[in-house]
Amino acid sequence: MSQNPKPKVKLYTTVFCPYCKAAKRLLAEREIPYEEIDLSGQANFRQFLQDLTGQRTVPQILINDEPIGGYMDLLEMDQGGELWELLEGTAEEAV
Ligand SMILES: N[C@@H](CCC(=O)N[C@@H](CS)C(=O)NCC(=O)O)C(=O)O
Repeated sequence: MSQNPKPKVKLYTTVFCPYCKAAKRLLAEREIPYEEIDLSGQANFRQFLQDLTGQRTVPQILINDEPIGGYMDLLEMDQGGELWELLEGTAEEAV
């Protein structure tokens, strides 16, 4: 019955990454909590991302462990309303 407090949105980032900053800004503006995993300085992080999401750029964004892509994908989902549908839908599924 208790709500799962774990953030649903996970962001893999690096420090010098304008798209990462843009993604974090969008999430903050929408007051969507997220967990950030900073891969700066990690050896082979692009291969890690490739294996996890199928893409090698940062940011890579996951919602309930499902990769949704990078910043432009997040923006598109935000503008199209799918982001909220996904967040609300997954919240109900998690019960
Ligand atoms: N379309 C991607 C672009 C992401 C992107 O170009 N990220 C840069 C860092 S800010 C990167 O990983 N570049 C390395 C590369 O393109 O191989 C998005 O919207 O997230």
